[in-house]
Amino acid sequence: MPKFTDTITIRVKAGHGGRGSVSFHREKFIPKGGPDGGDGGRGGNVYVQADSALYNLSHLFKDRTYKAGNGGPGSGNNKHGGAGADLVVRVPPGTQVLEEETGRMIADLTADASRCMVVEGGIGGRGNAFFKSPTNQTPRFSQPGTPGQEKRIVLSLKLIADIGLVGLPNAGKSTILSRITKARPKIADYPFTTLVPNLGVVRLGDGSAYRIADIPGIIEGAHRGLGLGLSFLRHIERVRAVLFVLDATLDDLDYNMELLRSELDSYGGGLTSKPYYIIVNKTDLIDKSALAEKIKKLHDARILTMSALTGENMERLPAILESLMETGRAEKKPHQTR
Ligand SMILES: Nc1nc2c(ncn2[C@@H]2O[C@H](COP(=O)(O)OP(=O)(O)OP(=O)(O)O)[C@@H](O)[C@H]2O)c(=O)[nH]1
Ligand SMILES: [Mg+2]
Repeated sequence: MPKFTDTITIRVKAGHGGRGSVSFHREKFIPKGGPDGGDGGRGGNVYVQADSALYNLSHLFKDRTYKAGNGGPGSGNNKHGGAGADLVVRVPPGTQVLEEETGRMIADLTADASRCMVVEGGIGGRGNAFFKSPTNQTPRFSQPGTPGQEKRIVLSLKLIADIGLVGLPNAGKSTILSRITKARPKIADYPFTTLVPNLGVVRLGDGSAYRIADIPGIIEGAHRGLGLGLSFLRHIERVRAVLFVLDATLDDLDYNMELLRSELDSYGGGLTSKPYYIIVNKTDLIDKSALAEKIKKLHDARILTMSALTGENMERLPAILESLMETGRAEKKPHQTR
């Protein structure tokens, strides 16, 4: 089973409706009772529901078919068949549900516990009691239930996070995430330590909480598939703000910044027009004057120099996150139309 799955196709099948019953009332001393065959029950529906306890779609990897229960048959004495059990496929918030055949989006389940019905159960057949009429007092037939719908659906996850960490491999993104949240991503001194996105929650003093996504490092040419490519950028498409992370020990911070921006641009999705801040990390490894020179070349006022290792300047991060969130919120307000 893969550790992190963000796209998967599954088959969903609703239950069929139960058959209606053909039955006649029988009782001692009542030799010719009327028809009393009950209706079949409805088939179960299949739903897809967001569950914040989940973080990706890998739990759906083993079973690719999800089937709801069939409706029970009707029976004598006008007893209706039981309804088939509904089935709920759980997915992390941020999962889009698409119909495979048409590509149509059925739902975008962003909120926890939001759900959509993907296939509807069949209708139960009528029992013979239903067909009794002045011209036919003893109908000897009933209806079968209708079949449940069936289709293939594509589940496509785009994580829900407020802030995305973007940087070259080894810049210290995962280290930063581990310092400010309870997330414990793998950290190591080689590139591409992070192979799948990590999520952490930052709790600020005022009681608010933000979700931060740490994604694999980006290298020059990522848009052409180099390194781990750009496909995981889908997980920061929905963030309100981007935190760029640069390694202070590298030459040409300005070039690296440009590189990151141009890769984000080739991905599209408006990632470079989101509010941002630049963290120049690992300042413990470089002397102050060299650092000042490098920073000057960035020509940007939105820079925090810090060390995730020693914690230097890290106390300024919460306020930066908060202001980023505020700008993100303001910019997200719908524009008024004239
Ligand atoms: N000296 C120093 N080392 C740091 C600092 N921050 C991170 N490191 C080290 O840099 C290396 C890379 O850190 P990671 O957090 O794994 O970097 P990353 O950006 O997540 O890397 P990828 O997942 O490969 O993209 C690790 O050995 C960290 O211990 C820092 O401020 N100072
Ligand atoms: Mg990492």
